[in-house]
Amino acid sequence: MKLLNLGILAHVDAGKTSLTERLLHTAGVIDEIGSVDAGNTRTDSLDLERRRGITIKSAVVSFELDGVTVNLIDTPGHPDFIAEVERVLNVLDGAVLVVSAVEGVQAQTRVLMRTLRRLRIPTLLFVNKLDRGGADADRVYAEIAEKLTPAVVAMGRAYDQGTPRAGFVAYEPDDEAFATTAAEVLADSDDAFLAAYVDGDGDVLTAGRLRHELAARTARAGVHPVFAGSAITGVGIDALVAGIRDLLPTADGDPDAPASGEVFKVDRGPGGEKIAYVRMFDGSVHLRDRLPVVRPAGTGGAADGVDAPGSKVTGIQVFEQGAAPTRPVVRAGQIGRLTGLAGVRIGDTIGVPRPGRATHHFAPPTLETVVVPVRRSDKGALHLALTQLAEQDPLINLRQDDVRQELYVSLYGEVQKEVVATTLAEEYGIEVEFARTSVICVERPTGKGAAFDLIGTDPNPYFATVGLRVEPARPGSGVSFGLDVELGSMPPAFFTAVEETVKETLRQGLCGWEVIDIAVFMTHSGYYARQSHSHGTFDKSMSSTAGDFRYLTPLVLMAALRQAGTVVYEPAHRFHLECPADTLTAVVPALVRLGGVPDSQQVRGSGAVVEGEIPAARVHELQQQLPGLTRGEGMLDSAFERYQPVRGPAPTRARTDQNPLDRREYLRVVKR
Ligand SMILES: Nc1nc2c(ncn2[C@@H]2O[C@H](COP(=O)(O)OP(=O)(O)OP(=O)(O)O)[C@@H](O)[C@H]2O)c(=O)[nH]1
Ligand SMILES: [Mg+2]
Repeated sequence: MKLLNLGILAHVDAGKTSLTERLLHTAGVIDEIGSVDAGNTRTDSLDLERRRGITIKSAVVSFELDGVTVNLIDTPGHPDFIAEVERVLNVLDGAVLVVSAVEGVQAQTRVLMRTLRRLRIPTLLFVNKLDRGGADADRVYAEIAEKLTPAVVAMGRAYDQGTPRAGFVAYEPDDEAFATTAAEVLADSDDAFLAAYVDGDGDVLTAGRLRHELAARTARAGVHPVFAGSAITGVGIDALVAGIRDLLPTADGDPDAPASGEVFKVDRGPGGEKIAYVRMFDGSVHLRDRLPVVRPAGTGGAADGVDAPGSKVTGIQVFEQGAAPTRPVVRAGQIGRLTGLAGVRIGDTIGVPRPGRATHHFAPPTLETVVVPVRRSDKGALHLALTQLAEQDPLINLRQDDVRQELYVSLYGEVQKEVVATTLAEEYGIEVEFARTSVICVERPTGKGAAFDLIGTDPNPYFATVGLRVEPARPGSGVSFGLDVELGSMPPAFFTAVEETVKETLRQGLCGWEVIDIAVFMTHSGYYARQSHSHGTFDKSMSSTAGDFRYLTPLVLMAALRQAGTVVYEPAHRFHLECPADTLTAVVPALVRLGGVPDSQQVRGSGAVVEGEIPAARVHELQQQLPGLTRGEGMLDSAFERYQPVRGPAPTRARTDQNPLDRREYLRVVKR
């Protein structure tokens, strides 16, 4: 049985959940189509999703398509829930990116497409809502080619758009105009094809050859076929289904290899038991198997980068044919719901980790806030509840301020904040307030810096030599650690201690923000080998331990970082703002007052569109001012674009642990 794990992605409200429902109906899984507005779809199953009419968590449903099991993953489109999309991206064989025929390419559409292309995930586009007033597929095709990628091929033509009779006719493969356009797009990215095309090789334009070439290139994410239709009326769905079947590649795991899977969602069952959604890449997992759970390095938590003790699988359900029946085994390519993996978290791998797997595809949350229980007595319960929420969404990055004992979480925006508050109230009975919400900045090194501390040399109190050099690295590269010393110069455990401590320490740079895009090299190393007294026993007071390296590393690293210097960057959004043209004179100055930089302004009839960048910290304020500025007619849409240097004095963040320099004094007393 072939398998296709297919993600449905889009900007909020483009129609992902409605399309999912329509696909399930077309495949015969459901008799009646549920509606988002009535709150009865299969994938928006949470109470809160049904009440608000938006998707908050990704959800899996499956159907059969001519011998292929399609596991469809409906994702949320609101930028506050992008973490849900991030987890899913690693487990997809293909994707459908939905674009509204009315709104066209939106802020989140660009973010998603950029990422899908970077990850080379085979992606079809679907221009939805042809039946709605204002639909214009041709304008949207042009926008897609201009704003997303020119490597797109329109697969058909829309008619009677903007009316309930709107329809979509797929081009026949031998349609001459279609063949020519498709061949031109294909030739653009393939020299051999281009040569054949330019030489007038008649064979290039035959329906069979084009079809084959289109599928091959789509499978490599080099080209993206574009379909159109309506999730509500059902037009265009047959053509899209044929595209999913014929143009997207199925899963290609090795069933006989050692088990390897990834957890992309964690739920709790009715009895509070943890349920891990695992996509298997290779091999299989059987009931009662004991599996190593590996947490990717740098994602925090006790099992960071190391194997947690294997826990036993006590239940398996496998998605197939519209349901998730209990099965004794889950195999390569399939998605299973596994119980029994007690310590598991989203992003963990099961069995053998896949090499080169990236964990972060989008910008991290840009807001942090202190969560305070309304009833003081709920403090303990709140910590526990947030710990459970962090299992389902590690990016909320729960941490406690050592000094003030306050609980901090990281969030993407106001809607996520409301969802967290509602979840805490409804599921845990804890009323909370958010105090002091502020934007999360990052620091980047400005120059190079180096420092070292030698063993046995004052004032170094530790049995360790550590020398570190830091330098700026390519934007987006995060933190890298390399050795300028011989690997054999110390036991591996000491190098591991230094590397882990470097990564931990860089979570709080000179101004208290996480340091990114930095390369760290170890330039000096040294230790005291195990020494024994006459009895030959290990004496901690005379030998180096990993602890010596863990304590010394932050001191050396911070010294090197101070020499290098850092600049604080704040998150900036790209915005798209629509307003009545006559309100521009009020809107633009307000934007500028909030630190926004409009870079394009267009008046279309009585409406105007302004686009540009604005600090993430001010988006909420702009949103609040907008109705007053635009007689309630303004629409703002924004998504993270990049980090930009903070203008004016750099904001600092209070440390959530003790300053390493205090520790130095403390340990000097203890150790000597
Ligand atoms: N007329 C029309 N309305 C549609 C169509 N598809 C979706 N809608 C409506 O658009 C709204 C949003 O649809 P959803 O399916 O919830 O969109 P979504 O992309 O899943 O939204 P999020 O998951 O919250 O990002 C609902 O009111 C739908 O009824 C369509 O093809 N035609
Ligand atoms: Mg949805």
